Amino acid sequence: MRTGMAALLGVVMALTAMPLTTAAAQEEPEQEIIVKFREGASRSDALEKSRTRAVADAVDGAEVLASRDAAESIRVLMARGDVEYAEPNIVLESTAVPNDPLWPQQWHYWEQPGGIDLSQAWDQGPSGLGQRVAVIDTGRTWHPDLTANYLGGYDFISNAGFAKDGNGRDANPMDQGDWRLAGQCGAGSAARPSSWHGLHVAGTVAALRNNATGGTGVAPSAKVVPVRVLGTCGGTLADIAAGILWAAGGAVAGVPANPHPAKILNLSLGGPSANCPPMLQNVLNTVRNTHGATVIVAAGNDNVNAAGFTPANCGGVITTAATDRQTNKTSYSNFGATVEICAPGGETSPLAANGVLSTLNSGATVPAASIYKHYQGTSMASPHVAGVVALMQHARVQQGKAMFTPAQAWFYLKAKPHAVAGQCGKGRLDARASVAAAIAAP
Ligand SMILES: [Ca+2]
Ligand SMILES: [Ca+2]
Ligand SMILES: [Ca+2]
Repeated sequence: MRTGMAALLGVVMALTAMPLTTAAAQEEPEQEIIVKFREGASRSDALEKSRTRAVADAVDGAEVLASRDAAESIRVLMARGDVEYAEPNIVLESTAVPNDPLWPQQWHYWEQPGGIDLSQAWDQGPSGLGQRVAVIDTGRTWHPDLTANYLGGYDFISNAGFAKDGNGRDANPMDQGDWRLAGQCGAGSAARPSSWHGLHVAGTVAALRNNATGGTGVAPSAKVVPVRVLGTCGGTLADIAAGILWAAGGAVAGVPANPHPAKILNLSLGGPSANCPPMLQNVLNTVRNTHGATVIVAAGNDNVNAAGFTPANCGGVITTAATDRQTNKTSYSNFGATVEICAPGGETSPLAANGVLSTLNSGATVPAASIYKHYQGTSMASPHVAGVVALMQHARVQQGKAMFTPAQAWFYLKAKPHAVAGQCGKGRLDARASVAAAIAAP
C-alpha cells in the first residue's frame, strides 16, 4: 500500500523539480487529483486557474480532476480559500497475500494478535533479495519449497559418529539425519527420530513464495547458507564457534574461505552454561565487529532464565524468546534480562496447528518424503527475526541507503514492537513496523 503511495508521490515531486515549458507540459500524461470545494466556491475559476478539467464525481462531496502538472495544480488549488482539500488520486496496491496453499495455516505470519504482520512488511517493497542468512544448524535437506534458495554451506561436524557421513569436516553440508538410538547420547538417553531441524528453521527464513507450493518463508528471496554443526548428539562448542566464524566470512584453519559470507546468522541452538564461554563470545564479537554480521539466537526451551543458557547469554546477539498464537510468552520459552525480543514459536500442545508451520522431511532416519510440519520452540521464533532483518536490509538497498550495522539493525528492529506483558524483552517482533523503520531511517 505504502509502495504505491510513495511511487506516485515520487512522480509528482519529480515533476515539480522539472523546468516545464508550456510545450513540454502539453506532452505530459494527465494525472488525477481529488479536490473538494467549499460551499459557494468559484468552481469554474478554480478549474481554469489550476489548469484542470473535471473527470468524475467522488464521495465526500469531492470530485476527480485531471491535470498535466498535478503538483502545480494542487499548489494552485490549495492556495485558494474555497478549496477544502486537493491531493493526488493515488494508486493503492492490494495487501500481498501469496498463492502458497499452506499460507492460511501460517498464522504466525499474518493472524492477529499472534502474527508478525508479514504481508504489510512485504507491501513496503522488500523480499530479502540479495541477502544471505546463515542457518547454523543440522545442515541442508532437499525440499521443493526451499532448495532453490540454498547457497553453498559446509559441514563443520568433527565427530564422524555425530555426523553419520563417515568423516569429519567436509564441503558437503547435507543433513544425514540426527536420529538417536536409546543410550547413544549418554546413559539413559532416549531414542529419537531425525528432527530435520535445520530444514524447518531454514524454511521459516526463506521458503519459496508464490510458487503455488506449500507455505512461504519470511524473506522468500533471501538465500540460506546451510552451516552444519549439529549431528546425532548435538554439536560441540568448537565446531559451532568455527561454523559461526566461517559463516560470516572469517578464516577457519583447514577450511576453504566461505564464498557466500552472510551478514545475518541464525543460531537456533544452545545448552546450559552459567556464562557465555569466552571462545564463543570472542567469535561473536569478531563476526559482529569485523564482519558486520547480525546474530540472532534462540533463548532456549526450559522455561528458565536464559542467563543460564548459551549462546542466549552471550553479549551482542539478539536473544529471541517465543510467543504463542495469542502473543503470550509460551509455556516453554526461557525468559529474563538477556532476552531482547519475542517472536512466534507456537505451542503444538494441545493443538498441533498452533505451532509454527514450515518445511520438513518425513524420514525417521535418513531423508524420505518432503513434507510440512508444525514445530514449537524458540528455535522457530529466532528465524522469524532473522528473516525480518533480511527484509530490513533489502529495504535499505531498495531505498539506496547504506545497509545497517548490527547495532543499527537491532535499534530499528525494536523501533515499535508489539507490546507483550512481561518476559519478552522489547516486545514481540512486528515485521511491518521494523521494515517501516528501516525505510524511514537516515
Ligand atoms: Ca562430514
Ligand atoms: Ca511456497
Ligand atoms: Ca541477549
